[in-house]
Amino acid sequence: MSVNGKRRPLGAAAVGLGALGAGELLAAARGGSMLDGIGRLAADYAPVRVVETMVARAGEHDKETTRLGVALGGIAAAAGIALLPPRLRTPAAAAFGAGVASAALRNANRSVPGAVGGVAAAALLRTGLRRSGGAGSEMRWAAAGIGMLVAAELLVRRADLRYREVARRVGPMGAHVPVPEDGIGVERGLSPLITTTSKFYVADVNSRPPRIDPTQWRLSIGGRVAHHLRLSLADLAEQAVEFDAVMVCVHNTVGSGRCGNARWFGVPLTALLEHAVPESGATRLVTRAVDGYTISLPLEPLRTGEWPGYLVIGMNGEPLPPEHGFPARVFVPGIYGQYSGAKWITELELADDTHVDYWWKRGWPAEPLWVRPQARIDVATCGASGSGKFTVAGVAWAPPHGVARVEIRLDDTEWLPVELGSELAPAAWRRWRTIVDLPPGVHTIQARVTSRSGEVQDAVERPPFPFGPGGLHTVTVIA
Ligand SMILES: Nc1nc2c(c(=O)[nH]1)N[C@H]1C(S)=C(S)[C@@H](COP(=O)(O)O)O[C@H]1N2
Ligand SMILES: [Mo]
Repeated sequence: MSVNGKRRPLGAAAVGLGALGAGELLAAARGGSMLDGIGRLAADYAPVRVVETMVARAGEHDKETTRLGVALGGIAAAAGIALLPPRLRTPAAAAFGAGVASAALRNANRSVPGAVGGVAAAALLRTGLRRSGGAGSEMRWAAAGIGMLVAAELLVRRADLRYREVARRVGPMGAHVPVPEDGIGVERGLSPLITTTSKFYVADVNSRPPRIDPTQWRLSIGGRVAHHLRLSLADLAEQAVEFDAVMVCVHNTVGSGRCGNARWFGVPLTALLEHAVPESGATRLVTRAVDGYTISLPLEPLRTGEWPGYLVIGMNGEPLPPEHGFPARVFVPGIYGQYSGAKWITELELADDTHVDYWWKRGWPAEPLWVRPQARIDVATCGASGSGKFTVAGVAWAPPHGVARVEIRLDDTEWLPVELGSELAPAAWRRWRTIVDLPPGVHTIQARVTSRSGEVQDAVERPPFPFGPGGLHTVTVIA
C-alpha cells in the first residue's frame, strides 16, 4: 500500500521478493545465479570470526544456510530501498543492481547470467515500486517472487544434474579394484572402509560447483618453470595411479563428519614437476582454481616427494564429481583440505614467496597445517537389552604416518586398547571395534588414537581456528 509515496515495510518486502525472483529466474534460465554470486561475495569478505561461527553452527548445511541468508538479505535490501523517499529510490536501486551484478561477476564461470539477473532485478524493483499499490497487488508480487525463486532453483538443479552426467561420462578413472576386507565386518552405523562418494563431505566457498567443459579443459603448469605444460584429462589419466587416503577439513571438530576416506586416482606431483623443470627462484606451488581460489604449498618437499602430493582426477573409480573438484584437484594426504590443494584446478603455478593465499588474508597461518590424529566413535550400542554388553566401534586416522593404536576410556578410568581393522594404507583411516561390559547407569566413553610417529591424540579441546581442532570424541550411553 502506498500513501503519499510511502510504503509499509511488508508491502515493500513483497515488491523486493518479486524483483529478486524475476532476476534469479532470468539468471537461472541461462545457467547462472545471482544469489550464488552474493553468497560467494559474503564468503570472500566475512571476517574470520563470522566464518568460524557460521561453520560451527550450520555444520554441513553451510551452503543451504548461506543461500537462505542471501535470499532474506536481498529481500530486506529491496524492502529498505522501497522505504526510502521516492527521489532516493532510483539511485539506491541502481546501486543495488550494480552491487548484485558485480557480485555475480565474481562467481566462477556462472557469472554473466547472474549479473544480467541483478540488473533486471534492480530495474524491476524500481518499476514495481512506482506502479504497484494496494495489498492485492503486493500479494501478487510476493507470490510471483516465491514462484520464480522456486522455478529458478529447479532450473539450476536440472542443469547441474545434466552437467554431473557430462562429468561422469569422462570415466572410469581407476581400476575398480574391489576394496579389501579389513576384518571388522559389518556393524550398523559404522563407517565403511571407503566412504561412498555421494556421502563424502563437501567444503568450499561456493554455493554450487563451477561447470567446466572437460573437452576444453587443460591443466596448465606455468610460472617459474623451464617448460610450460598443457595437459588434457586423457594425458593425465595415462600417468595416474590409485592411492587410499583420508581427507579431513580443518573444521572437523571431534566426532563430526567433515572427513572421508577414498580411493583416489591421480598423477604424482613429482612427475609433473620433473617434466616442467622449476626455475631456481620458484619456492611455492600455487594451485589455482576457476573459482578464483588459491592454495599454495612449499615447492621443495613436493618436488622431492618428501610430501607425496597428487594431481587428482578420480575418486572411487569414477571421475571426480562436480562438487569434489571435477575435472581435477590437488591433494597432499596428511594436510588439512584447506591447505592441501584447490578443487576445479586450472593451473599449477610455480611462484616465489610474494604469493598470498585466499585464507591468509583472514588470519589463517601461511604454512600448511598437518592433520592431527583423531578417533571417532560411530557406534556405541547395547547388544541384547539389559545385558550391559556394548559394541563400541569407529574410525581413526593419523595421516600420513598411520594409526598405531586406538584406545577407549570408560568414565575417565584407564585407557583400554581396542581391536584394529587391517590397514588399507598409512594415510587412510582405520576402523576399530571393541565390546565392553557396562554396569547399569549412565556412562561416558571416549576414544583416542596414537599415530605411528608417536603422536598421541591431544585431549585439549580447541576450536579449528587457527591451528586445527583438538579434543577427544566423547559419547554418553545408558546401560
Ligand atoms: N577451489 C577450491 N578448492 C578447495 C576449496 C575451495 O573453497 N575452493 N576448499 C578447500 C577445503 S577447505 C576443503 S576441506 C577441501 C574439501 O574437499 P571436498 O569438498 O572434496 O571434501 O577442498 C579444498 N579445496
Ligand atoms: Mo575445509
